[in-house]
Amino acid sequence: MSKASKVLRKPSSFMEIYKHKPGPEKDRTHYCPGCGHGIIHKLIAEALEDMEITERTVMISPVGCSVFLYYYFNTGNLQVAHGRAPAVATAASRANPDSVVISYQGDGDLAAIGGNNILQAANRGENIAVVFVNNAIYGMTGGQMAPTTLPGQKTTTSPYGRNPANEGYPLKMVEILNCLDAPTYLARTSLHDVPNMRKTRQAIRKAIQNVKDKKGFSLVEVLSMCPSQWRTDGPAAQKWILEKMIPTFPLGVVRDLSDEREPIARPVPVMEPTEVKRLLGLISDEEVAGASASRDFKRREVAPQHANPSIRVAGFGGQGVLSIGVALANVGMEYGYNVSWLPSYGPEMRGGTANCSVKIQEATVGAVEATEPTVVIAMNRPSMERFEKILVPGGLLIYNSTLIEIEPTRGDISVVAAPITKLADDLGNTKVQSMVAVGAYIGATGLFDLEDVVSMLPRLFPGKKELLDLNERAVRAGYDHVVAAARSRG
Ligand SMILES: Cc1ncc(C[n+]2csc(CCOP(=O)(O)OP(=O)(O)O)c2C)c(N)n1
Repeated sequence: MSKASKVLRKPSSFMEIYKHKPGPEKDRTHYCPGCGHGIIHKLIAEALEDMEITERTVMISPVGCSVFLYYYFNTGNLQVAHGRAPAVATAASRANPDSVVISYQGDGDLAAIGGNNILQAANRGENIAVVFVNNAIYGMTGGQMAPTTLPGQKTTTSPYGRNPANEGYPLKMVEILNCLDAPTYLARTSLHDVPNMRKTRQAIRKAIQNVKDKKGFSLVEVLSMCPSQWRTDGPAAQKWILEKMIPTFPLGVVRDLSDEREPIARPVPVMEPTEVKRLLGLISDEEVAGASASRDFKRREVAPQHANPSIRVAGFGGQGVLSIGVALANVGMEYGYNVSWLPSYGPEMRGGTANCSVKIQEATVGAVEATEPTVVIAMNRPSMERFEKILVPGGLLIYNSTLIEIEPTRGDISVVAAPITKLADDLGNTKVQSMVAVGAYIGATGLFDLEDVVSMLPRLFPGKKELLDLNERAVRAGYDHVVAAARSRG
């Protein structure tokens, strides 16, 4: 292709349209003009596309200006509390060692509130790539002093300039981490001109390649512009990096042990939930024996629209919404599917709203949130109003007709109405409405065998015999209702 006809396009690792971004401007990022974050995003996205690892990448969005990273990357995404990105990245990487986990952090996030987090993750040699965006200031919150603010630099909290006698010296994170034995790759680069952007590109690629090859902890510190909080413009910001930042933060690869390191092979511990409960003394040995009466869970033939479901369960806190998800995910796991369960709590536990996402699929689960569910189980009216909208066309809506007196509005989905709360009340205990919902789901989809699900109840909810019996009757009631209703419709 000649240079003139070269088509510039977004890498596929970026969302084509930033559909999760609120407001009308879904074709542009939220960053200020001249900000370095956009350039760094681009370098990461291009690397993911070229290495063909978008599908198994998990981006960790921090707190800071890049808090909305998940608007942009077409990868798995986790948004985390301030400074906790390395801890969450550790969990994501350990839980799925084949994932490529990238912790993206600002200097406030990584070097201040999360200073110990990064030290410990680096010291454990976690198999993660950290992209550390050092703009010498807290960008998002209005330009306060960061651990990397330069001596003499004016910020809103150092209006006379940072005074080392009072506020200490800038933290040089790459050099600090270089004291540790475990890290594989440590580099500092800059965005102050194009040749250095290219070096940044190489360094980011190296760090990501290391994670792909399971070579352990790799970190790239990128000196990056923040014209808004430095109260300047883009070109002046780049000049400031060159003249002021680089003398304090020298550029270069400080450590590269990529070729020497063997791929990490950590055992992935697998422990049955029942075993955990037994160790903690929450259930007796007899209950364990009852719980582990094992069956042979054989996968069932299901209609294509019910295979690999991405499920959103929602309702009031106290309706057992999270338990519905736990039950479905656990049963799915028993059939050998890859599953995930992600709870989302409302402001209060009881009386507030709660929802969870469940994925049950052949392929490894990347993103755990069911943002475009194929199934919605709505236990109350606000949940139906909120989640009916996001069902995929052709999706399945199961709703609790006892509490939801309105009809669904979509014409392009299938709908199963079941009086879930009433069926539970008829059994004498509203609480078992969650198990009625589980029964309704398997009745509507046929994904699981009813007897398989029933056999798992002691393991899922170990406890008193009466409660177990009640749960079993509840699952059967939900199932029978939905199956009978389908039959009577013909
Ligand atoms: C626990 C907690 N403490 C404080 C804050 C406020 N806060 C939000 S962003 C931020 C600093 C962000 O600076 P940095 O990590 O350098 O990222 P930038 O915004 O410059 O990209 C702070 C202190 C918060 N959100 N949560």
